[in-house]
Amino acid sequence: MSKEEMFKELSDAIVSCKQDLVLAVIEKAKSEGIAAPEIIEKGLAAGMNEVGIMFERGKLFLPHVMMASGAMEAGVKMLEDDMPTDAPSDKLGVIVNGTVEGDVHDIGKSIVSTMLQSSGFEVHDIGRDVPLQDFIAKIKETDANMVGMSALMTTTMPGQKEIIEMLKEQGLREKVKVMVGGAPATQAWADKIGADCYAENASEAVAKAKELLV
Ligand code: B12
Repeated sequence: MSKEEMFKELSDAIVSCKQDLVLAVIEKAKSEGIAAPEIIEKGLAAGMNEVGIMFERGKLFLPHVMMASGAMEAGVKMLEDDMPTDAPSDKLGVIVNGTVEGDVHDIGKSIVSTMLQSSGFEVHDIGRDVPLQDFIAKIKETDANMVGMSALMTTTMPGQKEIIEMLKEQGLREKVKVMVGGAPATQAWADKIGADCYAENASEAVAKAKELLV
């Protein structure tokens, strides 16, 4: 089976919520030497994106999305220990990452955290539906030099802007780089709210964090 066929099988298994099949295909992909980040992005996330499109078109409903999310999470968990450990001995920077208040979507945010961590950043993942002031508190506590904010809904995106305002009020904006992400975010949105960068996916997040912090 080619790499592409394997990614397609994995993506289809997510769409049909077949968790056992997801885990079996991951095992197969690992034994073929395919790297964990590639399995996540081209197999699992591709399937979840497909689920998103079908949900938007009314072709499937929320319980289906929840089951597919469960299969996706189990797959990511299985790959956590296989993330590359090419991290340098000195940490590249300290990043607080979370999903903003009112928003429970955390699959993509968690992938971003895992990839940043395995690339050598010290990551404090503060979870989902995080009160905005908790971002600021964690930044202070960890002396972070970057904050990552995920928002998957147009209704919760303004939280990203508010956190930037809070950073300014606390005199922290100069010290803390701001990275935004999540399906509705764009470069134009990042520019509009004064973030330092936007990343479309986890590998881009790693590249942009390195650009800004290293
Ligand atoms: C899975 C899912 C759920 C799951 C979430 C499970 C979980 N633990 O996360 C469940 C079923 C719980 C759920 C619930 C709801 N959902 Co929902 N959900 C989705 C769905 C289908 C997929 C999201 C996903 O996981 N994608 C896969 C991951 C890998 O991709 P990703 O999240 O985009 O992340 C990547 C990038 O965006 C980026 N990234 C992500 N975060 C960050 C952070 C940083 C710092 C950076 C740099 C990059 C980055 O990198 C990631 C990896 O490549 C989307 C559809 C979509 N098109 O996104 C709807 C969607 C986001 N949901 C939606 C809605 C409306 C809801 C509900 C309100 C449904 C309801 N009617 O009850 C609730 C929300 C409740 C709440 N208060 O939050 C809407 C939002 C619409 C809007 N207003 O904008 C969407 C767009 C679907 C739709 N068209 O209706 N949902």
